[in-house]
Amino acid sequence: MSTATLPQIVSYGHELDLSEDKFGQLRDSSDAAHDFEELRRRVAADGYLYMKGYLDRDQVLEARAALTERLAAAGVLDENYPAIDGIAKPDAGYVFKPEITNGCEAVQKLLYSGRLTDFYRNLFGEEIRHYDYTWLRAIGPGKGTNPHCDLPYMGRGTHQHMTCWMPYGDISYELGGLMVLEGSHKRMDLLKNYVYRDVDGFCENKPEQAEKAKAGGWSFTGTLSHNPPAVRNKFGGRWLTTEFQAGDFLTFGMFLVHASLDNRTENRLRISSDSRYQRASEPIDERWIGVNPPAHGPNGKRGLIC
Ligand SMILES: O=C(O)CCC(=O)C(=O)O
Ligand SMILES: [Fe+2]
Repeated sequence: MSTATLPQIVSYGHELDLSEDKFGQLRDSSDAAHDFEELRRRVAADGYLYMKGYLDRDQVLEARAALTERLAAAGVLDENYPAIDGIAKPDAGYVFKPEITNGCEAVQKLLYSGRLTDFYRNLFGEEIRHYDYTWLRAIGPGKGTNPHCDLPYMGRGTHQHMTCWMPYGDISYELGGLMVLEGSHKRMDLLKNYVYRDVDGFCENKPEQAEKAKAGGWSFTGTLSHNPPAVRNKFGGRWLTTEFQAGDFLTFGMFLVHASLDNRTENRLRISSDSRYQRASEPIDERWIGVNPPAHGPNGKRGLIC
């Protein structure tokens, strides 16, 4: 697609420069859907796979219906519209609702069985495990997510696991999907002092940090930057995104810098989840396992002398 036909694209309040060397489309890997050797080559080269239309659209929309019902029950939606439209109550803002995926059969089935887990089993080339925790995001009008890598949030086990970003519905540029920074996973020179820090680590011998941790707070938020264009200027490469459709997913490794576009609609929620998959034989990060995972709460903190 020529960037000349694109609307304004905004991330974390910053308009992106859409020139060809700074912005582009995600590479669609659905052409290699049955060639896992090729998909592995692409993960290594690109740091991500965008699998357009790989999942059953109706199944994804069924999961959307289950989620919007739960969002309605949680009082997040404007009751003047059908729940399935995902219209936010005025000033709903960003709603992070991992708990609504618990016991939500349509979502559990979509994310943790069938076509998607078969995909990861083939990609990793052996039996897999997934985190029990599902990051469910219903993002209201306003800012998206700032640039980061995932490792600081989930790096206590293997570092070879992958995120699956899943749109529950079609996501235009205006509604704001995920974007990844091309080639950033290869810039260890720029990442090495950032990416191995643990957001739940704290210095036990620094009272201020210890207090914060006890309350479940962070001394390091895991954010790489609040300025997507500036990150691009530093790392090089292009910000890559697309207009997602229900049935697509995007998967990437722990070292790829990513962020999301702002939701510039008047009142619609962008509904997506991120879930994680890894080889069953590798160590797993205990913060994300179990019926009630510790997550980033007080029990997830790890004190160090530093
Ligand atoms: O959906 C978003 O805004 C952020 C998602 C994300 O950071 C992830 O999938 O790892
Ligand atoms: Fe992320």
